[in-house]
Amino acid sequence: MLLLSYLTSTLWFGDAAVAYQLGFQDPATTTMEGIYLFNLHLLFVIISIVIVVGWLLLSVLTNFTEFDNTNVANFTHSNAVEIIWTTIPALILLSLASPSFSLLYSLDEISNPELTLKILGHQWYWSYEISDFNSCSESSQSLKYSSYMLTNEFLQENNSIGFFRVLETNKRVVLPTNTHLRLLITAVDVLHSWTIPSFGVKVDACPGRLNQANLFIKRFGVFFGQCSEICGVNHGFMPIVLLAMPSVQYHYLIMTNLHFN
Ligand SMILES: [Cu+2]
Repeated sequence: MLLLSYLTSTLWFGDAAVAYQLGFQDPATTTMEGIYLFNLHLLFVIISIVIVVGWLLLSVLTNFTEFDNTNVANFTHSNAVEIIWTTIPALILLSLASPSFSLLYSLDEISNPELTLKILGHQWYWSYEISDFNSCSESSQSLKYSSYMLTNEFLQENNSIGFFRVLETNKRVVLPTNTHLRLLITAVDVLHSWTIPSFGVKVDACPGRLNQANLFIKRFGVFFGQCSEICGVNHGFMPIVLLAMPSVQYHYLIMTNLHFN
């Protein structure tokens, strides 16, 4: 039974926040995998430093009491010790800086996107625009829609069991997996921030400025995020829900124009 629950639990990914969660949500992009591994690397270094410094402090407290040391040392300076205690921290910092910079630069890598999603932050909802579809260019219109949070009352009235409180929206963003995507993010009124933890994407939406991010989703699923820039009274009530589906199904969806209803 335990084995069965373990096996089934591994089939599910954590793509929404869980109560009292301490760790990350499950990565769905290479970016987030990089962030996840870098976090583990940092944790290892931090815990090692805490153990070494803690041991040093304890040994100073226990070994160097005035009762045990009747002969006071008369040196005030040691070149060797000073060289060691400046170079070792510098080397540790370098070992942190190197993967951090390579990760940072890899986040900005843009590789010829096939689809562009424009994201607009409003007080207090998100709206989306896609202009790349054939049906868009034929009708010279772009696909535009706004996505509002589903209220608690709505979820209760419609018996929406299994829906997440303050995380669900009336319309979801639909994107294909295994496709290079470009996100263009801006705001209409105040600062917002478009965030999906499983993607490792958190981009500020600034009025009068267009921010760009790349996205390559590795697995299908429903991903949840929230605005991450304090933007006013309803800041906590403008969630982001994104449905990632295999690109073949996505193509079918677009071809049949289901998306335009
Ligand atoms: Cu906000």
